[in-house]
Amino acid sequence: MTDTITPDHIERGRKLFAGDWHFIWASPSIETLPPMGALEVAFAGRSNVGKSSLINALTGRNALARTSHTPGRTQELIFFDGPSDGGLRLVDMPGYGYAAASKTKVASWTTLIHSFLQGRSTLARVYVLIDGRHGLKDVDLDILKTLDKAAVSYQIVLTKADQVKAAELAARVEATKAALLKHPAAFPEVLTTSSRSGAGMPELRAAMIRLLDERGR
Ligand SMILES: Nc1nc2c(ncn2[C@@H]2O[C@H](COP(=O)(O)OP(=O)(O)OP(=O)(O)O)[C@@H](O)[C@H]2O)c(=O)[nH]1
Ligand SMILES: [Mg+2]
Repeated sequence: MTDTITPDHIERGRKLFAGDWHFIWASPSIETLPPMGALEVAFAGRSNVGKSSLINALTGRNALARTSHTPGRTQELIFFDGPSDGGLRLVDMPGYGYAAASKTKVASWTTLIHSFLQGRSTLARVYVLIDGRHGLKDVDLDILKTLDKAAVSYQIVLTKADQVKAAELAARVEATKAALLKHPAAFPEVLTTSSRSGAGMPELRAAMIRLLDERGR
């Protein structure tokens, strides 16, 4: 798998994400998903890692996805469609590993996350967000395992890069890459982003354009 991002990918990514992105559907359960349409890209990760903030930063919209200082903000699968000729849909997911939630809630979110990630044929890629200050944790490995088993391609994104010194972030990227060698469905490259500064957004948008190209959309 190559990871070549060209200036053309960057420019087309900029255009796609400058278009009209809008909420289309919220699903509290696997039985109530929207009809399949455009290729889907989902954002998964621990509670509070910055999934919803990343969707806002990508689309340049402050409040498209709801964010919060307190973990457990996103409790459903939330679908956003882009411009009609763009062929891409974004899926914001509830976070996992949120210790303060009730056991019943944790169980139902876990089921929802895992069943969506395993059984959606239009799901083209999952971005698994990892806090750039902390790196991969045990709770993340369950998700990676599910994705490996289901052969859903995924890429790791280290978030909150603005909170980490450059050298430390570079070391974390290398450590994460090394850990990914054991995971067959993982993209070998690791992205770093900051929703606060916008760092990494052009590259992440471009990666999605490359994905659309690969899938012939
Ligand atoms: N410094 C910094 N803070 C961030 C960044 N991205 C998100 N945050 C903060 O992290 C907190 C959680 O952000 P959310 O986007 O709501 O996180 P989430 O992963 O969607 O959380 P859940 O929906 O609860 O799973 C908020 O206080 C954000 O402002 C970032 O790039 N840099
Ligand atoms: Mg959220």
